[in-house]
Amino acid sequence: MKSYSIKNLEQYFKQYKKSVQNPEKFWNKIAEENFVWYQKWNKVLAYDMTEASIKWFLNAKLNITKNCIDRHLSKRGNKTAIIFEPNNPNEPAQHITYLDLYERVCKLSNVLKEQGIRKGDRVCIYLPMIPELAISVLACARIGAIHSVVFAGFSASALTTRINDSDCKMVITSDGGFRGDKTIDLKTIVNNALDKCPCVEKVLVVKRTNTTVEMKPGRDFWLAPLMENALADHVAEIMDAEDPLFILYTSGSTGKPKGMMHTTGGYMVYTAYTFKNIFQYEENDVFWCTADIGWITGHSYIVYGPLLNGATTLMFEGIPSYPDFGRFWEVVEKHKVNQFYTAPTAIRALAKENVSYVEKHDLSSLKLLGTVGEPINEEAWHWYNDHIGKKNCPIVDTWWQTETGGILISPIPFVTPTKPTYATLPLPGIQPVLMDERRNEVEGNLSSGSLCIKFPWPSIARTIWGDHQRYKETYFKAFPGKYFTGDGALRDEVGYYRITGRVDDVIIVSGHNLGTAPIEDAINEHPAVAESAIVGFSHDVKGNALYGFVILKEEGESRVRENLSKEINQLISDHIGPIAKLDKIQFVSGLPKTRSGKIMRRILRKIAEGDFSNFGDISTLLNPEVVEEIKNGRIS
Ligand code: 7RM
Repeated sequence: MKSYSIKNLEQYFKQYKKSVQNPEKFWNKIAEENFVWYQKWNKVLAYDMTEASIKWFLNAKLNITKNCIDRHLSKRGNKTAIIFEPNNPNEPAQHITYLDLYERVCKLSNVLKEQGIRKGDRVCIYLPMIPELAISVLACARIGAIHSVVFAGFSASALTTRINDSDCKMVITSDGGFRGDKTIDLKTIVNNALDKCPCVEKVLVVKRTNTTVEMKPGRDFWLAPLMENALADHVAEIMDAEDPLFILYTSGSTGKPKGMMHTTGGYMVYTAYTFKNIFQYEENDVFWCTADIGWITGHSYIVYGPLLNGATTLMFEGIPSYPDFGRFWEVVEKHKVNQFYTAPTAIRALAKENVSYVEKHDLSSLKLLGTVGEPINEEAWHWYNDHIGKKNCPIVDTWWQTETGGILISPIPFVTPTKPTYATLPLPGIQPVLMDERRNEVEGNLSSGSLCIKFPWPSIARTIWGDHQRYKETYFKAFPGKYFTGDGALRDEVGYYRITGRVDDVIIVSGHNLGTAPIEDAINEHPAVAESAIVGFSHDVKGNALYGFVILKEEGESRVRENLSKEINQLISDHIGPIAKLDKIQFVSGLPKTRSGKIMRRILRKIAEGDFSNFGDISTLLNPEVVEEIKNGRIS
């Protein structure tokens, strides 16, 4: 990013102002100076927010992999592009250089073409976090096929739904995957899924676990021999800036998953720009984002953002608790990680364990820390800051969504003073507004409302695959002319944003609007509490009353629960006020969470209401078994 790295607060405000006064000029310059295009655009932006029609860099031609790989070869051919850290710490790590990456992506591009994949075809990628996952994503992009990565923790039926929704012609998978001390039999899951997927013609299989698998003749092929025979050169397909780059499914609060479709040019410009500024990446840094590439965070900040900047990006196959709870910190030390980006749920899980797991390791390479995925509570923020950052690394609390393609609200480290639990300020080009129930914009600081974005940015999703009407209704209808995020936020006295959670997490108790996050923060301050979730349930007098689900730390178990309940309500009273006290408190061993760490509150709401009829789509749940336990322990 030539002239666009932000180095001080004054520069930030200057860039921000420019980006709002003349967005087209702002993005035109960034796009022009930092990428290779076969052909420039003849218009920067065309949009109609009521029709949910947004186009960036019209008629420009490019290939995103030329920008991720080819253009770095002369200067960075021998630089490591991807560090692969396996699940088993005794298996050697791999360092894949930009030149290696080029050759492997070209080979796979040629294989895909030989197997009949053409520009515009959809390819489903169902792989563990191994190098072939990143290589498959890039090979699809190189030949103009639209990748649809499905997280390899999804079940066969979830996979079937996603393959059929976007009519995928091919699946790329592996025999199995390693996860801690378990081996997951991915090929069997794919075989089961494909019983109901007539659209799939070919399956390419990576060998990872050496488990015996069933291969269907004529449909299934081992990848390695095909790669061996393929040419290590490939002329990248010429793509239009608005050609689809990928589809990524995100669970809706109701109904089937939404296939968010992202396009090529705008996504490239925005992910590259945000990666550079939010992680202040310098040439020899090692960047580690712990997400899975099956989520948007992995797409944008393991693969595309880092590679577009010629960075070294770390891919970790394992889990934070294997072989013990020090694994993350061991990997940081081993590879001298400079930027570390993870989710609050992981931080909370690790903070529960003995701090000696952290102290055993040298974390002095770390320059900054990031979080993403949900609001981070104060306690977790301080633990991260004190024990991982040693009070010496800014924490970037980055707010964004699958739909936004890249980070929209975040501090710029070393530039924006941070404030615990605040995502702080919008990135240049992002125009957030808070809306009240009457659909009016809430002006001024010290305010709260539904978070909308009132102007397009380059990486906004263009549609829901196959259902533009649903896209319009979900995001552009509630507040006409604006993109509605579904999140609530408040603005403090200096204009910093704090994301308080999904708007449906706001509960109105006796006419008071109560956000769940601050109540949960108060509860979590209790030394015996590990985690909590609050939902509302109907109440004759109050309209809604509060039901709390609380996970105790081990040492808390022996305490008298009645006393604990009192103490928890006292904390809430102290922090928020007696109005926010809980009517019911249920101690549970876990909370229903999606695989990316989000609490599925709609299930808790139903349980609190005593309505066990239909929990909807729970295919994204990591721990479905806990639902039964919570149901049985419900307080009536
Ligand atoms: C990147 C990602 C999106 C939803 C979003 C929020 C929540 C994400 C933060 C956050 C508070 C954050 N994409 N969310 N980041 N809430 N602070 N820094 O997570 O599509 O899977 O989820 O996640 O509710 O709308 S996502």
